[in-house]
Order: sequence, then C-alpha cells, then structure tokens
Amino acid sequence: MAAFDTVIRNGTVATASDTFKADVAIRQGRIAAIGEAITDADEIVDASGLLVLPGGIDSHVHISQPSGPGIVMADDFESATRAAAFGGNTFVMPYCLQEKGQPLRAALKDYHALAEQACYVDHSFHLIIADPSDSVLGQELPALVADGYSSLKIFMTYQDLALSDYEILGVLQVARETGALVQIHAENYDAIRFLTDRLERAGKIAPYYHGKSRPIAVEREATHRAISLAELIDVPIVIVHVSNREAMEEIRRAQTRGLKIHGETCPQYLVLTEEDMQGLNMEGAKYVCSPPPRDKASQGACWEGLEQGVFSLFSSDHCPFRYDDEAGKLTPKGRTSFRWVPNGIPGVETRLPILFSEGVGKGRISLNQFVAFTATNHAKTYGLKGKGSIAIGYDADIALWDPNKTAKISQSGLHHGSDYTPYEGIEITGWPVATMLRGKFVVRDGQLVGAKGSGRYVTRGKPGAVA
Ligand code: DUC
Ligand code: ZN
Ligand code: ZN
Repeated sequence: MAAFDTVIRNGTVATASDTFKADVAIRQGRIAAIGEAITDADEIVDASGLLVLPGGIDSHVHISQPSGPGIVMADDFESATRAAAFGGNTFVMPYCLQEKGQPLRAALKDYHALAEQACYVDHSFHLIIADPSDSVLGQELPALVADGYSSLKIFMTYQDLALSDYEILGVLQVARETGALVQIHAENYDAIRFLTDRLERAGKIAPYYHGKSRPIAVEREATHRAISLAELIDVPIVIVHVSNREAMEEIRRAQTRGLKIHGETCPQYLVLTEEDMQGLNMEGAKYVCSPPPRDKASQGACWEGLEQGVFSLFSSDHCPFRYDDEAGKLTPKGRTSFRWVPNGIPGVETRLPILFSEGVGKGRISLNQFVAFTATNHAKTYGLKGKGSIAIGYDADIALWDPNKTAKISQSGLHHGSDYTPYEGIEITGWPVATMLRGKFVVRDGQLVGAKGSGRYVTRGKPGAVA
C-alpha cells in the first residue's frame, strides 16, 4: 500500500507568507506531507510549471436568495458551486436570509435543504438578520452562534432589510456577548430614497442613474456611522463591498485608532466604473450592483486598500441575475426606473483570475497577498478551521494555477447560471487549471469531474479564533 493517496509533484507552493518549490502529499483528504521528491503515492499529479495554491474561499456570495416579487436569482447551489470550482474555489459562504418575522432556524432549514446534495464545493452560511426581535436577539441568535453559525450580515439600506441605529446596536451587543462577527452593508437608506425620488421626478430613470442615487457620500456616511456604532459596543465588524477612497479611509482611520474593523472589497470596484452603466437601452442594468462601481480614482483607492492592508478580504459579492429575462435584469418594472432593477452581478468564477491577473500579474500585490486576500484571511476571519492554507493537517483544498495561461473572460467559457458576465472581454493572464476538494479533483483538464453533492456543510468556530 502506498504511503499517500496522491502527491502533487514539482509545483510551486504559495501560502499567505511563503513561496517555495515542494511536493504536496495527500492522505484521506488532508495534506499529510510537504517535502522534496515524494513519490510513494497511488496517484502522482505533475504540477511542473504550475502554482499550488489553497483553494479560494469566497466569503461573500448570494445563492438562491429571494430578491423581490417575480425576481429569481440565476444560480442555485449546484450551478453556483460548479462555477466556483471552475474559478479555483473550494469554499463559499452564502447568505441565509431571514424574512421579517421568520425564526432563524426556519430560514436555515430552507437553505440547508437547497444546498444539501447540490454542492461541488464546501460551504457554510452567514445569517442575514432582517428582524432583530427580542427572541431573535435574546435566544435564537446566541444559540445559533454556539452551533457554529458565527457570522451575520445586517443592512443599513433596503426596504425590509434596513435596521435602525438602535437595532444595529442591539445586534452588535449580541455579537459582543456571543463572539459572532457582524458584516455591515453600509449605505444610508434615507439618502438613497431621497435621491432616487428626486431623480425619478426629473425623468432620470435609466440604469445609469442607479449610481447617481447612491453617491460616495451615501457610503462614506454609513461606513463612518457603522464604525462609530461598533466602537460604542467595542466589537469587531466587517465593512463589506467597499467601493471608494472615502469609505476606505474611514476604515483606515478606525484601524489606526486601534478598532478592529475588517474591510472587504470586490472585483467590480477594481475593474468596472459607473460608465459601464451607461449602456444603450437597458444594457447598463448588467452592471447594477450596490454600492455601484465608481470611477478610475476609486479603483486606484481600492487597490491601495489592498496593497496597504486596509482591506484583508477580497470577495466576489456574487449576486447573479440573468440579463435577458423578465425574472432578472429585464424585469418589466426595471424599465420604469433603475429603482426596480435587481441589484447584483455574477462573479464567483472570475474573482480569482481578475485579482491574479490585475494584481499579481501587474505587480500591484504579491502572490502571498493574493493567497491571503482570497483564502487564508477568509478562513481566519470567519473561524474556519483547517482550511485556507497549504499546511500539514489542513484539508487538501487546492487549486493548480497556470500563471502564464492567457485568455479573455467570456460568457461562453463560464459555468454560472447567468447569461452574461460584466467582465466580458477582460484579458487575463493566469488561470486555475484544476481544483481539488479534500484531495479529490472537482475540476480537471477543463472538465467537471467532481460529484454533485460532494461539497459539504462545514460548521465554523469563533471568528478570528483560528491561528
Ligand atoms: N449587497 C450585497 O452584498 N450584494 C448584492 C446587493 C447588495 O446590496
Ligand atoms: Zn450588501
Ligand atoms: Zn452581497
């Protein structure tokens, strides 16, 4: 009997701190040895010329999430996790949305049922708290945090989701008491409502005006307020999907003052601008997401936030809708105003290639920063044990990358459920060529070889508690 099930030979391994040539040996789904000339294995995978990286962890994706009357997300758990695997990911953290009045466990039951037997990569859930009632805060949430649902998201905008400052403080207090980590969507709801009404009255209803309805000050003010509320309770938070310098500088200032504020940015803020929402007819709807893409200077600020470590997380905010579909971007109501265009864009498959090509390839970040921003920091921040690095004892969640493979992003080459990609035509150098989940290939030689349902639900520990 061979000592190992599989050995990945002759590749260049990168972790969040080091890059080195090594063979990686796998036994029973875990990394069992890292060394030179390991040959005693049932299967030898030649990784000459390839990078051996931890599988990507995308801690911000929306899958099968209810999105308003008549609107349907373009991905279910099968298609989203298939796309994730092709994009070099081995773990996703989608949201479990609590509808108003719904017990949290009832919401979780629904999402687990959707995900069970459907996933190609591992997953866990963040809870979206839409209704922080006394029983949710007093009993339901503490019990769920103890059960490993140790992170949640709250919103400062959207009808039916926006929490008052009083409610936010209540959620943060429970997070402090239980050790849960709270993500905050920081945009000022009343300001957006006011600006949207004014734009509509002026006949400015095209998708382009989505950006004008939520300018930078809307995000900066809410970011500042979220940080202040977290400071009052003395609890860490994550400001998700940061799009511009002013919000980034709010986070930097808080970090400089010693507050534990995590920052996340996403591909759309590095490579898209509000001009993309200018398309003819409804084409601009393809780029409508919140916060909206800004301008070139904002892109530069988001790069700076990554380069200088203000942001520790790079996620896709995959929130996919079909374009040419009345249940998607072309909902009839969307033609009457940008207000009704579903917010969100697909990106789980393109997140890693975009950051690799634009970041590592163009010398903006190191390969080790890439690994940290796309895998290791997600595991540490959200309490995911034994994942997010190439280390002995860790799950063999591995992506093999060809750093020289060049191809344009194109809808025809993607595997998500959407009928378009907002990143169409972007030239990428460096693609994942194989993805392995707990020692078994999910994607190899451009083919899906993993079994549907092989992705498991994983219980997380306390955020930040992983060494
Ligand atoms: N927030 C998200 O995190 N994703 C999509 C839309 C939104 O507002
Ligand atoms: Zn959000
Ligand atoms: Zn999101």
